[in-house]
Amino acid sequence: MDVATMADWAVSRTPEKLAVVEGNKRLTYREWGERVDRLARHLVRLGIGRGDRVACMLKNREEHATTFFAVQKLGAVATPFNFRVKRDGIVYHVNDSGAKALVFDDDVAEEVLVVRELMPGCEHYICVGKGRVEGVLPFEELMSEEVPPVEFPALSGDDPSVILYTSGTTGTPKGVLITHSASLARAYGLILNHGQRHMDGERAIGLMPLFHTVGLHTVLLGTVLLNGTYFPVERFSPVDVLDLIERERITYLFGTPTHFQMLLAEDLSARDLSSVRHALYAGALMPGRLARECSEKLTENFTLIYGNTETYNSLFMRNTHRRPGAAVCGVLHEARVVELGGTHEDVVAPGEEGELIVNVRSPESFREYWNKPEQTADKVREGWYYTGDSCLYEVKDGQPLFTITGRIDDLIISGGENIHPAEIENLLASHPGVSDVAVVGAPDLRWGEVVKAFVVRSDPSLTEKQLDNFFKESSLENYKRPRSYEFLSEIPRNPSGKILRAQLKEREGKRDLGEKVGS
Ligand code: 01A
Ligand code: AMP
Ligand code: MG
Repeated sequence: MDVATMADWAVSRTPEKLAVVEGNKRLTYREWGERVDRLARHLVRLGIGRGDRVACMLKNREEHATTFFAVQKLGAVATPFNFRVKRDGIVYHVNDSGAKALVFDDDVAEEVLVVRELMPGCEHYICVGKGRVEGVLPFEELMSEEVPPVEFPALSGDDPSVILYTSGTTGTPKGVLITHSASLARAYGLILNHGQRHMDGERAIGLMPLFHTVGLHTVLLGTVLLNGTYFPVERFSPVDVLDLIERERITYLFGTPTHFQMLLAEDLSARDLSSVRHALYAGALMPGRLARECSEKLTENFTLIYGNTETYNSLFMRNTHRRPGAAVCGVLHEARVVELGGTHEDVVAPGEEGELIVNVRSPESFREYWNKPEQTADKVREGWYYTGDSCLYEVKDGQPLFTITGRIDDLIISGGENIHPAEIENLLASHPGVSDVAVVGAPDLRWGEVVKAFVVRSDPSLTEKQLDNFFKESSLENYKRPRSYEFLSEIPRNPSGKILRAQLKEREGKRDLGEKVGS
């Protein structure tokens, strides 16, 4: 089975049911299936074929969903990437994936076109939206042209479906290659853990970005699989989301702790949110207080989902507010907690913490990092994927329980996005007024963590404002920007020169705004 056939069959099951709703655009499965088919034929006419990569720099919108399924249909590999990247990031993702085409939103058209010369392998540029630019194909004009029927290839589950980018310890994003069968297993595996039903009239709000696995595999593919309706949200505004929930009687809400934090900060007293029967979170630790509040104000049926781009839904817990943070192993998974630096056999005793590792024989698992065999070998050892997450292992009434407690590496997770300190440090260290720098994640109520920079100045007149402007003008994305700076006379380092990040984090922890998980 492949993703395109799954979608075709969904169309044939409920042709007149709504598939995608975005503002006034309300497409039935039949209408939407026709758009997918038409775009796929156009892409074939442009010379895109099986195995070619099609990059997408798109927000959550109907065109993104349509492009994804069209690319699946012709056997090409969808390569969506973060729409918040700047010019260097565009060039990196397009060249690293070797994309033959790039589909992008008109608000980034200028950025894309400036760096076009640096992406010689990318032959086609397709722009969604109003912008009309020389040498660029406007998405809707393309869709309004007639195109003859073509024969699409018969795909197997082993064909690559999508490459998703994730940045880990190096800061350089790695492409995670996921096959068609793994894409499908991700959709139904999570549904089995969480407990949705087929043909239950699901109306799912698409808050989670389509360039990440949860937004793509669970919220979009899972909704199509269940013949539900997908409501893509281009820009997250809590008030607009609450309006949409009420207006469209949304039944399914998947967000990061940041989304829930922002939604619950609104006045909900006059809101009717009774249509929401499933709420789920993933991407970052959630304070117990917030989990309890979600279950009180949104729905009792509030589920913790833990996973990663590489292996997907390893842990989950329904009614998570009853025992915040604790989770059981996902249905298509085997998970272990092992000693730091140990092998898959060095399992910790109940009551101890270690690193969570996951068996990659899961049908949800990735195949490899795209063109990065050493990095694959580094993260997958003897059939186990090393998550980099620290985890408490317990056994209660004979039931193994896993509680994620943080990272074992220096990765910062802000609003569910990964940020590596080295990337920020390298940039700030290149400022002529900076002689040394260290970056950590500081606790933050809204974002979970935000970037905090400790700086030793060589120029004593250097200000926070100047550093902030320096960052804004750099090639790094704004969400990675330090939200605060502190000037020190020295960065604490061990004798071999390694930054003592724990010491800096501890300073920040004393100012902790949130509560520890589980409390
Ligand atoms: O100063 P300004 O104006 O530049 O500030 C802007 C943005 O830079 C800033 N911002 C952020 C972040 C962030 N993550 N951290 C820190 N700052 N995002 C944005 O906020 C200002 C307003 O910018 P915006 O573009 O209007 O921001 P929003 O649209 O409000 O974005 C906030 C969101 C929370 C919606 C956004 O960050 C987001 O979509 N996060 C979701 C990330 C996500 O989907 N994570 C899950 C990834 S899949 C991997 C995983 O964890 C997993 C889990 C389970 C995998 C598998 C499984 Cl089974
Ligand atoms: P990514 O690296 O983008 O694939 O994101 C996966 C990482 O997000 C995991 O390794 C965790 O660090 C974090 N994460 C995902 N879900 C959760 C969760 N429910 N609780 C805590 N951390 C999570
Ligand atoms: Mg993440």
